[in-house]
Amino acid sequence: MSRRGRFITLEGGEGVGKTTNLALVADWLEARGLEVVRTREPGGTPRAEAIRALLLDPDGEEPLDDDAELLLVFAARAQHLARVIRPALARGAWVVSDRFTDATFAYQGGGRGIEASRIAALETFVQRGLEPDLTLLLDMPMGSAQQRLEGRLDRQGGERDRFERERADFFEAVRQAYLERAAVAPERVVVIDAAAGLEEVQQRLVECLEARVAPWL
Ligand code: T5A
Repeated sequence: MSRRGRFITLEGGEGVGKTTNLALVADWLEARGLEVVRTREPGGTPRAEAIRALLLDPDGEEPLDDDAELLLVFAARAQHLARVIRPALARGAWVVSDRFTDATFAYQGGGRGIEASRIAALETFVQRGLEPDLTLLLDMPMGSAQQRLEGRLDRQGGERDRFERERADFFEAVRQAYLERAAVAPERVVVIDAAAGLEEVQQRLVECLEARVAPWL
């Protein structure tokens, strides 16, 4: 019987490089002969992507209630877990996800101010004990991340989504909540300084994969 696969998440604020670096992590695993599922949250299945669209759609005449936002995040996660993450892990594949529940503690907890105990209750209900084996938290000061985001918007066009329109204090609270999550779970969460150039950040990620993941293979 094949062993259960492993679950790795990339986390961090807006524009810190999660999507760019997910490719590096997944390529590193594939180069070692593993089946890798690349996915993201909110989203990862057609229905969960539809919920993502609701979450990111800028507020018009009807602002999204904070509790409704929290429940939508977990509804998308339940679908993603049922359709993608659990089946992949069960067949021995590795799952690499651009964000997971640490983002909920950071954005809905730190950013919106929802009590951690309410988020933890939903986490228990939806995940039933399933947690990432490793989380790579890309951390950088908010101002620099905003500059990267601006650069990407200038190059690729597009509008700021509902979260990207938040104020600086929201993003600072998100960053602090992420760092607090990392501080209480150092065996799971590795903080990577993401402020350096891409080559240096990727060097740090590879060192981390060699130290933390290679022993599992
Ligand atoms: N959300 C999500 C919640 O509120 N609760 C939840 O539970 C979950 C799961 C999702 C939104 O949903 C919210 C949080 C989010 O607001 P998203 O698309 O996952 O949105 O999040 P974003 O952070 O908006 O994703 P981005 O694609 O904008 O940012 P990334 O992935 O962090 O950054 P990336 O890789 O696209 O890089 C941004 C730019 O910087 C460059 C890249 O080339 C790119 O142009 N770059 C670098 N430049 C210089 N040096 C480096 N080291 C660089 N690394 C990347």
